[in-house]
Amino acid sequence: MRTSLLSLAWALALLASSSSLVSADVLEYTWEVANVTIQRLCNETVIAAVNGSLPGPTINVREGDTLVVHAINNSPYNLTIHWHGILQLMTQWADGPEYVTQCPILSGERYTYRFNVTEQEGTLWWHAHSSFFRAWVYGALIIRPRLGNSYPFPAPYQEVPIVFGEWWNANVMEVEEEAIEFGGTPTISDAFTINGLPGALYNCSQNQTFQLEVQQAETYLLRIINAALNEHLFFRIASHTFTVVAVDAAYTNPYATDIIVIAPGQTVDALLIANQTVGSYYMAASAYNTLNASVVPLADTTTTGIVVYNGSTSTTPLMPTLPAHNDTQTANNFYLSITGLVGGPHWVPVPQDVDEHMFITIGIGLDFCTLQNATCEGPNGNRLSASMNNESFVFPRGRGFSMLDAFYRNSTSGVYTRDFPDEPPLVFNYTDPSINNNMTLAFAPKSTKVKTLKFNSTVQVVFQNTAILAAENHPMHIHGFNFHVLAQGTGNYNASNDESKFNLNDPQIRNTVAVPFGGWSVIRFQANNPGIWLVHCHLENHVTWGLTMAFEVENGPTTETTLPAPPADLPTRC
Ligand SMILES: *[C@@H]1O[C@H](CO)[C@@H](O)[C@H](O)[C@H]1NC(C)=O
Ligand SMILES: *[C@@H]1O[C@H](CO)[C@@H](O)[C@H](O)[C@H]1NC(C)=O
Ligand SMILES: *[C@@H]1O[C@H](CO)[C@@H](O)[C@H](O)[C@H]1NC(C)=O
Ligand SMILES: *[C@@H]1O[C@H](CO)[C@@H](O)[C@H](O)[C@H]1NC(C)=O
Ligand SMILES: *[C@@H]1O[C@H](CO)[C@@H](O)[C@H](O)[C@H]1NC(C)=O
Ligand SMILES: *[C@@H]1O[C@H](CO)[C@@H](O)[C@H](O)[C@H]1NC(C)=O
Ligand SMILES: *[C@@H]1O[C@H](CO)[C@@H](O)[C@H](O)[C@H]1NC(C)=O
Ligand SMILES: *[C@@H]1O[C@H](CO)[C@@H](O)[C@H](O)[C@H]1NC(C)=O
Ligand SMILES: *[C@@H]1O[C@H](CO)[C@@H](O)[C@H](O)[C@H]1NC(C)=O
Ligand SMILES: *[C@@H]1O[C@H](CO)[C@@H](O)[C@H](O)[C@H]1NC(C)=O
Ligand SMILES: *[C@@H]1O[C@H](CO)[C@@H](O)[C@H](O)[C@H]1NC(C)=O
Ligand SMILES: *[C@@H]1O[C@H](CO)[C@@H](O)[C@H](O)[C@H]1NC(C)=O
Ligand SMILES: [Cu+2]
Repeated sequence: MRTSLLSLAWALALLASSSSLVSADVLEYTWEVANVTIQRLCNETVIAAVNGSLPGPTINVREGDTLVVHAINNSPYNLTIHWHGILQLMTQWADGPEYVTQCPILSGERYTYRFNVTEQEGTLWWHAHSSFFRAWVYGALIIRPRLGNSYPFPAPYQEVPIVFGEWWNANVMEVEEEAIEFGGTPTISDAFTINGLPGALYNCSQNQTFQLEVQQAETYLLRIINAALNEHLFFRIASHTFTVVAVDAAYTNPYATDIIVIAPGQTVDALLIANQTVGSYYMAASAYNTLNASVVPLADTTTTGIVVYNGSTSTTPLMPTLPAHNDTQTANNFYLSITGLVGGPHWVPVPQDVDEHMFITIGIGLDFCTLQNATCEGPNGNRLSASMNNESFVFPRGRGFSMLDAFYRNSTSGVYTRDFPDEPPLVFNYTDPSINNNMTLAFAPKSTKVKTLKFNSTVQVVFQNTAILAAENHPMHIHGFNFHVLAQGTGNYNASNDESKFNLNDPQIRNTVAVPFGGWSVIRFQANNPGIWLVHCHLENHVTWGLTMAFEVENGPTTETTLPAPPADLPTRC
């Protein structure tokens, strides 16, 4: 469908404005991050947020636009902002992870993020990339087609961001500090939220419910984002079904489903047709979490919003049934059912010749307790930790330079080393549940290691979950690149069996892959952007524990493929 109401609306808006038929705009915003007191559940809590709002501002751009965000840090915390899923082609200094592509913006300081949004459309988001700060500093980043282009599906009547968050009746920065101090799991959240609101199923929260008013027979494009810190989510709307049309700002073949499964870091664009009886219907989300709830406390709560049909007099919305918290089959089924839209806008074919093969184990582990006169809260009195290929990542704080700055100056000594292994140091039965308490496997050294890639090389990575301490579904996010998800499976990856399962034709394109509980995922991408690109689990507590590594992509042969000089206002205290 080439013409649409929406593109007609844009065309009219363009005629009405004085701008010429140039398809790119420069959008400029000033964001102040500062303390604000907000009412959630039964409490008033002081948080630090962008321009006083939770979630922060929704950014609306068209593909091709330039975004300029002046970030002013008037909060008491170190701040950086990451533009999750933005490719940052030759704007590496705007990516945001602290100590990786920049030093933190200190309290009282500012930094301007400046980049073009090109070669991608759909729903992305932005969030703080410093400790647990993203529980407060996050929002939607919506990329629509350029003027004159349309969606590869019928234009919706209306578009609605659905941003899931996680709320603590506490200072979330202190929640993290306490977990680090005692080496255990962070206190679980008090609520999940939809667009900042927990919904009616919590104490004192009846008037804190997101409401979506719909017109019967119309189609709505839900732009769903999981910005929760530590939990995957199941999402349903009573009596309604969805058609998924994009994930992670990459178009998919239409996929009809009555449930959305979404890991932290991921997005799903889904069409919702209001084709039920006029009435009101709950939308609801709860955790997908395979950990044993009798050992690790579970955030066992449900956030709700209400879909209200125009003309409805109903005061008792219908409630959908959500799966059990450990329903891995439902999660795997959703992820396996999505395929990329070959030939659609910004479709990228799978690169065929692989230059670099990596096999990376990911999982939880232990570190030695450093508390004086006390034992830590982790298993056997140890500190919880996490690693990739048995290396537990430490952000290079206090080393003078960010990793990208060290790369730019060719002066990496004391900041990072180039010996991240291509394979785990030890071959073992990665997913055998009986290794859960094997102390030989549990302890990984702390380090700041990168894997160096030639410019424009094609990289294939097998992410293999381990069952050390406990198997989990880890959502692995790569900065700076989209990748194809070639396959996923349960148990240990075995090339001779599993390569035949690769989808090299129409795989989904993502920036965050949910590596199955007790299983593996294979991804492939082309390293076409020089710089330092973080790879990490998007469960924020796992980042704290070290489930991170980075790629160092070498410069290419031309000025256009060489890391540019840093902007003059780049924060310099690392
Ligand atoms: C902001 O809130 C934090 C935490 O409640 C507090 O420590 C700090 O003093 C506050 N800062 C300002 C400027 O109010
Ligand atoms: C961003 O877009 C502007 C306007 O199209 C262009 O002049 C500029 O070179 C682009 N910047 C980068 C880094 O591609
Ligand atoms: C309000 O939040 C504080 C922590 O900030 C907590 O100690 C207290 O129990 C909360 N009160 C209620 C009613 O939830
Ligand atoms: C919700 O109700 C509480 C009292 O139950 C009140 O203090 C609060 O201001 C209300 N919030 C809104 C957003 O109306
Ligand atoms: C509503 O639309 C969905 C497609 O989104 C379709 O599967 C379903 O049959 C429709 N229901 C009715 C009552 O028309
Ligand atoms: C899911 O959890 C329930 C307890 O809540 C347990 O009885 C069941 O065995 C678990 N299922 C799986 C597949 O782990
Ligand atoms: C640990 O115990 C020793 C001896 O009882 C005491 O001197 C020291 O102050 C304690 N340290 C801490 C951090 O409590
Ligand atoms: C980077 O520095 C090393 C020595 O530290 C030197 O061998 C190498 O040639 C330098 N590379 C570049 C691109 O300047
Ligand atoms: C732990 O795993 C290693 C590697 O597979 C194995 O050699 C060792 O026997 C295991 N230890 C225990 C106690 O099971
Ligand atoms: C690995 O462990 C699983 C689960 O215990 C078992 O079924 C499988 O046979 C083991 N694989 C090997 C190669 O030992
Ligand atoms: C990267 O490689 C692809 C082929 O795999 C090629 O089409 C493209 O031009 C290369 N890009 C650069 C900047 O060299
Ligand atoms: C904030 O950043 C500065 C500079 O990198 C660092 O010294 C300080 O420890 C950081 N503060 C926190 C709470 O991480
Ligand atoms: Cu993880």
